[in-house]
Amino acid sequence: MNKRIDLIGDIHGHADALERLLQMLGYRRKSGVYSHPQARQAVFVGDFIDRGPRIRETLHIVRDMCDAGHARAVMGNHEFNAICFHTPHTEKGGFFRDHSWKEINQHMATLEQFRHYREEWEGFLEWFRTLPIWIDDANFRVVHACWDPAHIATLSACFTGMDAEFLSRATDHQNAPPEFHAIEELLKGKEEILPDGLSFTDKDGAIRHECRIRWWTSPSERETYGDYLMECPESLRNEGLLPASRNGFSYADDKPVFFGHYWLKGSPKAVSRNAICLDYSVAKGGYLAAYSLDEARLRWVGV
Ligand SMILES: [Mn+2]
Repeated sequence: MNKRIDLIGDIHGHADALERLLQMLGYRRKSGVYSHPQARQAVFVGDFIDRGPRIRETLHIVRDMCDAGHARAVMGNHEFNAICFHTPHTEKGGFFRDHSWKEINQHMATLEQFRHYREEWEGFLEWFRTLPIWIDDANFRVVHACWDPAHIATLSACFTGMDAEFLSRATDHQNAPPEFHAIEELLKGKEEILPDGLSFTDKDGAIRHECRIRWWTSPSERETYGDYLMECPESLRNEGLLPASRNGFSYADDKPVFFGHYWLKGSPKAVSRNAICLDYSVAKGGYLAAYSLDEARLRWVGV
């Protein structure tokens, strides 16, 4: 039972911050691979690629650590999207992820930085396919965006790998089979439709009618819409009480769950007693954060 674990947030190509954080945690580079003199193990919550300036270096550091047994990693939505973007859809033609402006733009930094390293990229794509979607350890859990036991049960029963058959079901938003909902919510989080036709503009400038929920808070803490919704429109924030019918899913287990994905701002802190988000927006001028499990301690570095 190894509790000497350092959980590390979304890197998004910021290899400089990653190296500084690893060094702060006591990891040292030996023969090109980071390891810890006291045999600590790093656990990465996914989203290694896209947006940042040193995506190739990030992938080499993380993968080399994993291959040598000094780290483990789960898949982020950006890795899942990359698999889909680059895998031809054998039934429909095209790819499992559209190649329209929005999808290309989100993946642009990776495409550019690997432009002259095609084979290397293919190797990383193969590695992405082997990443687990979650880790359920004796002392902790890890998932990229949201731990929902029902979705984990669904995938435990049917998932055999990121093959064409699975990708076809997991990306089928029209028929929305259980695999689609499971991947959507485990890797991208849970959302609710805003009341009264309200909308907000997301970080990529898109107008959205669905809002991510703070699934890590307990239902009793959710008094207003602002307590419950991540990007709550100002007009709704303090308006009356959150209706009971809207007070949905909450993570209630004692085993701590670590996740990323939410682009939190400010100094990293535990968002609840049993759920810790490690994404503090390193790709938007924020911090790369780590939580040392045995010390119950958060540390972080800026870009
Ligand atoms: Mn993410």
